[in-house]
Amino acid sequence: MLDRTASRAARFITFEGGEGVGKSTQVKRLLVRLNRGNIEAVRTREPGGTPTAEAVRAFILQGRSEAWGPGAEAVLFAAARLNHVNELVAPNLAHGRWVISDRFHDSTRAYQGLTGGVDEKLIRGLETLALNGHQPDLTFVLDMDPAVAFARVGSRQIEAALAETGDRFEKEDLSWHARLRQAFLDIATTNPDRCVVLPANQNEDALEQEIWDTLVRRYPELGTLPN
Ligand code: T5A
Repeated sequence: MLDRTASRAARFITFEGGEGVGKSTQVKRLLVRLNRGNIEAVRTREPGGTPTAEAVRAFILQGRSEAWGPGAEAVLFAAARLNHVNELVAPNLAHGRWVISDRFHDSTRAYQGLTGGVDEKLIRGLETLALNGHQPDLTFVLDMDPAVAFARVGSRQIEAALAETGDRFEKEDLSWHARLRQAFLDIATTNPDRCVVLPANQNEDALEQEIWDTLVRRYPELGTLPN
C-alpha cells in the first residue's frame, strides 16, 4: 500500500446511489469547484478508471457476464476495483491529489450483495482484497425515487433498448430499483461516519451547494476557498 502520511489533506470522496440520480453531474461539478480553489483533484468512475478496469466495465455492462450470476459479477467488479485502486486511486492520494469517484465499493454491496443476494461474507472478502486499505473518507449517497430518476434517463434507455445495447442493470424493473434504493440507505445507516445521504430530487445548483456545505462542515479548511 502506498503511504498517505505525506499527503494527509488529500481526500477520497465517493458518490453512490441508483441509476440516473445525478452522480456523474455532481462529480464533475465538485471537481471544477475544487480546482477553482487550487486543490488538485482527479475524477474517476467505477467500474472503470483504468484501461483494464474499463475493459471489465464494457464486458459487464454489455451483459456478457449476466448468465454467470451476481456472485461471478461481484468477483469481476472486485478485480476491476483492485486494478483501479492500485493504479489510480492510491497513487493520486499519495501525491496529494483528491480522488472523486463516481461509484465505488458500496455499489457492489448494494447491487450484487443486498439486492443481488450474494453472500455478505463473499462481498466483505472481495472488499478487503480490492480496497487494499483504501476506504473512502466520505461517501455521498444521492437518494431519490427511482421512477423519477428513470424519467431523467428515459430517452437514453429507449434508444439503448432499440439498439439492443441497454446497460445490464438499467434493464431491471422498478421494484428491483426500489430495493436497490433501500440497500443504499441501509449502507448509509450502518456507516454513519462515512456516508451522508442527500436528497437528489432538487436542481443541480442546489444539490451542488448542499454537497459543498457538507464538505466544508467536515473539512473546515475548504471554507476559505472561493465559491
Ligand atoms: N455496478 C457498478 C454494479 O452493479 N456493481 C458495482 O460494483 C459497480 C461499481 C454502472 C453500472 O454498473 C453497476 C451500477 C450501474 O448499473 P454507470 O453508468 O456508472 O453504470 O451508472 P449509472 O448510475 O447508470 O449512471 P447514470 O449516468 O445513469 O446516472 P448518474 O451518474 O447518477 O446521473 P447523471 O449525472 O448522468 O444524470 C442523469 C441525467 O439526469 C440529468 C443529467 O443532465 C442527465 O441527463 N440530471 C438532472 N436533472 C435534473 N435535476 C438534477 N439535479 C440532475 N442531475 C442530473
